[in-house]
Amino acid sequence: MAAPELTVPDLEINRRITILPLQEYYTSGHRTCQGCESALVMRYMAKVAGPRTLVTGTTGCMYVANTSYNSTPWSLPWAHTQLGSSGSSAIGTSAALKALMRKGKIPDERINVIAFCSDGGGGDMGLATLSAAMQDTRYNLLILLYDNESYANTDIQASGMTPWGAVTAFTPSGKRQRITHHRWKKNVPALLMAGHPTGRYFANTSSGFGMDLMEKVRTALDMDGPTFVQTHDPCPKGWDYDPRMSHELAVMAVECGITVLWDCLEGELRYQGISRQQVEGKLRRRPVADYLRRQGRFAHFADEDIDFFQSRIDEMWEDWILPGVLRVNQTPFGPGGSRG
Ligand SMILES: Cc1ncc(C[n+]2csc(CCOP(=O)(O)OP(=O)(O)O)c2C)c(N)n1
Ligand code: SF4
Ligand SMILES: [Mg+2]
Repeated sequence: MAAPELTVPDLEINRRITILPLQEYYTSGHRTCQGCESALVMRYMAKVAGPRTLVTGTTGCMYVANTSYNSTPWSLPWAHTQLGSSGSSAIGTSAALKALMRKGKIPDERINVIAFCSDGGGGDMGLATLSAAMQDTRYNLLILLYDNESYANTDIQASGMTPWGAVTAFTPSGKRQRITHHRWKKNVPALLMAGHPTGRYFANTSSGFGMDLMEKVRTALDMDGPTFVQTHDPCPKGWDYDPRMSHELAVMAVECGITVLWDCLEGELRYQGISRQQVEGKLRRRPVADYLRRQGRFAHFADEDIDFFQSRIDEMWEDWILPGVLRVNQTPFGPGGSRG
């Protein structure tokens, strides 16, 4: 029997997404926790990428919980890749496609290459490979980093992107020391953007803002060259809250200014939605206590810890040259955030 013909989603969604295709390419068959926002991110990502897409994913929840024996939610070609190798797998996959097309072994057509990773595999262990991928303009690729703020799959160890003070398996709160996680969260999209003027597109988004997320994935896939999108994803198991709060927490993180909706398209920095209103002074940021007090990982916080957290977020908004994005006075793009 002939294989059913694949339908290509309406590429009109390229510019602004107004009509979304009904087809899903990440469906049932996974075993992520109830309320897992990273699974939702995979669904959004696959939906706007469409069927002409190859996906690779590093070890982590979105590998392990998605590939139980004999079942998978992916209806796109998908391959697991080693924990720190997101960037290299994206380069290799894109290079292989290019070679096959050049040799005439497959039709010369647009095929999306997406490599996903999380904060542990991408933001810590695989940072060098992300850097390599952002430097190489020969290949079209998207790295999507789903930030659930811990090494979740191996039972919630602290990563370089775990928020200050959070309880994890590596950073418990004890009688002698209330706070044992002293590192401030690493800003990976800004780090990559600042150091890689060769990158065509960088974006930060959130699982709570599906349209923003899908638009950013689509924008990235429409570019030639390397692109990077990061998502902020509440994880009920690691953050210790009732799964029905997932969406609310994702939105609240943006309302409090803890994570910021921004992108940088060929050197032009832009803010979106709530974050844009906050940057323009039209909307006040919500107190971070509202967000912190809803999560078990911050339940040990004293008032002074909340005040410290708030002061660091205020600093990021009030003192940084690009609010919530970059703190340095000199960016590779010159004053005001645009390439001089
Ligand atoms: C080189 C290597 N070291 C350690 C592991 C064990 N390991 C598997 S998944 C994982 C956690 C990955 O964390 P992250 O990248 O944040 O993904 P998440 O589990 O949060 O989805 C670890 C440490 C591994 N698979 N490979
Ligand atoms: S531990 Fe967190 S990221 Fe992993 S499947 Fe559960 S909710 Fe999702
Ligand atoms: Mg993680």
